[in-house]
Amino acid sequence: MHCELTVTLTYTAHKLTDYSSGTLITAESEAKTAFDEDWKSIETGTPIEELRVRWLGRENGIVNKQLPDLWLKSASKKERPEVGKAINRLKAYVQDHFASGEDLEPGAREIVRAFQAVDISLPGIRRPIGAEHPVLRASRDMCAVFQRMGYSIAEGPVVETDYYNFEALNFPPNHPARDTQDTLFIAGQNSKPQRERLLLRTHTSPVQIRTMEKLPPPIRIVIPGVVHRNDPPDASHSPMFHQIEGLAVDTNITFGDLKGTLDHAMKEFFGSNVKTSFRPSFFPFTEPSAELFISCIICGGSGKRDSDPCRPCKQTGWIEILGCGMVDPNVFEFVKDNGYDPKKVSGFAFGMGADRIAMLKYGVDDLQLFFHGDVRFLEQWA
Ligand code: 2U9
Repeated sequence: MHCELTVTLTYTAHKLTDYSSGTLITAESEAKTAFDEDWKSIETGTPIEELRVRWLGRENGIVNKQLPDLWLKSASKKERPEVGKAINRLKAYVQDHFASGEDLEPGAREIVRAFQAVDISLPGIRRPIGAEHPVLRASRDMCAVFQRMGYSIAEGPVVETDYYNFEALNFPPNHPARDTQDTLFIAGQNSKPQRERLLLRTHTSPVQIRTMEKLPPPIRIVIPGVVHRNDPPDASHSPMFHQIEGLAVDTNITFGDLKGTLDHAMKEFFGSNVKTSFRPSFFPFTEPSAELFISCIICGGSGKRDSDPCRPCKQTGWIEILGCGMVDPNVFEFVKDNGYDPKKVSGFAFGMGADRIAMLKYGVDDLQLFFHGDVRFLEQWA
């Protein structure tokens, strides 16, 4: 039968009658014996937390509060050191018992051990608060600019099929345009038809196709996400990097809408002084296509920093920031059945490197710094 004994803890600390060494020794040994009795009573059911509060509690514990108040406060300057030493000896004695579970039978020692595991009297472990990674912060800030213009965020898989990554984006099988995106393929896929073979997506564009399959027009979406290419790492390349792409499809979307939207986004993100310049380009999935340059945010477009040449813009005063264009009608053909008839709808799309915009905005000159995980670098954004 389980039987609980109630133990009365009797010792109370008293003022010392005098400060002779004899009185101090007696008082110390009385307190010690009292603690020994209290400690033994764990074996008969005294809760260990009750003992901790009684002896070590900060508010009114015997060794932490009562003895300093009763013994030390009225001691003379000369007597104090000896009294202090006696109290410290008692404190160490009590703490050692709590730390070791000494002098107790095995069952009670287990109780002490379990208590040590959750010693709520110890100060907590302060874990430093983490901070958002600068690349993700730049990505989120850029997406927020578009969200304020009514765009929604869309996401999709990192491991994609050849169909969504290439074919539906107007890269026909074996077309040389595929060579511009050196791809990392998943092994063991050769028994499948090419369009079903798996790879690491080289851009987030498959998400636009997947979204158009699900949602009929009109749509306005931005897609942040990680992409992979078989590029050796250097100060401006990484086999793993981050993109933000966008897509707007409706009736009568024009190149003017593209220009106005992206000009506004650049001013919002980099500052209202920034100017934009669109130059012709080529992408398989847009026609016409363009590259967007912004006036250099370092030198303000002058190409010079004081009398030195400006490096980020190579003295041109302009920095290439993204690619864009009107969605190629061939791409709409792949999602025609969901309302994207190229004769009825038009749209624009754009894509940019989130890592690159983070480098420009935060003045980081080596892309690799973002991926080394060195806390001394990353905590600058904390
Ligand atoms: C669909 C239709 C069109 C997305 C686009 C670019 C231009 C572009 C690169 C910039 C630097 C990728 O990060 S980067 O390497 N992207 O230049 N991306 S237009 O066009 C699309 C996407 C999906 C259905």
